[in-house]
Amino acid sequence: MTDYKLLIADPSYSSWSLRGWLCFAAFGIPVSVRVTRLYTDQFFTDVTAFASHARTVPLAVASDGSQFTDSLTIVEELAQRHPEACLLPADPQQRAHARALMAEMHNSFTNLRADCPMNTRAAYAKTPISEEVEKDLRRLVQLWQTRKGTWLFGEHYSAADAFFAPVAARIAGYALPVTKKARAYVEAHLRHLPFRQFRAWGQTFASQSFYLRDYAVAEWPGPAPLIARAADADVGDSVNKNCPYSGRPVTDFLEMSGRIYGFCNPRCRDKTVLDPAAWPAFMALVAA
Ligand SMILES: N[C@@H](CCC(=O)N[C@@H](CS)C(=O)NCC(=O)O)C(=O)O
Repeated sequence: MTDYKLLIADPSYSSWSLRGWLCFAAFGIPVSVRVTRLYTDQFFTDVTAFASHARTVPLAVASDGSQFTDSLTIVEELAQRHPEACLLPADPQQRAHARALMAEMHNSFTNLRADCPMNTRAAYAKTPISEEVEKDLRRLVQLWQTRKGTWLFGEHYSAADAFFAPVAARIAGYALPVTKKARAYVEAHLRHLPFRQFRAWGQTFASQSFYLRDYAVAEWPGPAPLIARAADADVGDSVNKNCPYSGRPVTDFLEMSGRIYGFCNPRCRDKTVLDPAAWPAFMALVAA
């Protein structure tokens, strides 16, 4: 079986990284993920060490030596190598439509992308928008208008949905005006477990003040997280002796509803504190 490695950057901010990551995580394709930082000297070193002909993230490398150095290539290669994962719709007309949507996302919406950079740590009550951003929003609404279910092609999440997850995060975070139907699509992204996992995990990395805006802040408009906190405890206090994610002995703890749960490292504990219900393996432990 092919193994994959994925290099991404700043998970709270790098929209292309979110797309690349979702192409694995939302389709159950195992991948080992590494994270680098944009706008640092380390970035170029990490990228070229990972894949010789790469320049940007996300980039994936397969154990057969193939390098997927662009998000569209990641989709196409994974769709071809893992047909059972259904990254693209099976119906030929829908598949062609999904490809067109991804291509348009890949090469358009530059004003929205520049004026409202993705930042899944912040939400604003109101954002001033230019006519060009309004035009981008109208086009997104038009593209999403034909959707027949929760997702663009019904109830099955496709790679085309993964491609729009970062703009959905922008519409939510910057409170951008869209139609009711488009808003429902944005909310489906905010509820989607892989998106919530990426958002919670992203917040365990360093923040970048560069992305903050001077607008009135609001609560993040996605589902409110269950209340949990990091706890100074030890294995004797913990409901579990082995980490729900790795199976290794627990060393770091959280408290939720008066019970202590353990994890094998601080980052896995912290991502769980940030949104406990986003993690099925943790919630299975809570329910047990
Ligand atoms: N065409 C690329 C675009 C990726 C891209 O622009 N990634 C940004 C991060 S969000 C990047 O690596 N920027 C660093 C740079 O341009 O030097 C793709 O779809 O994967």
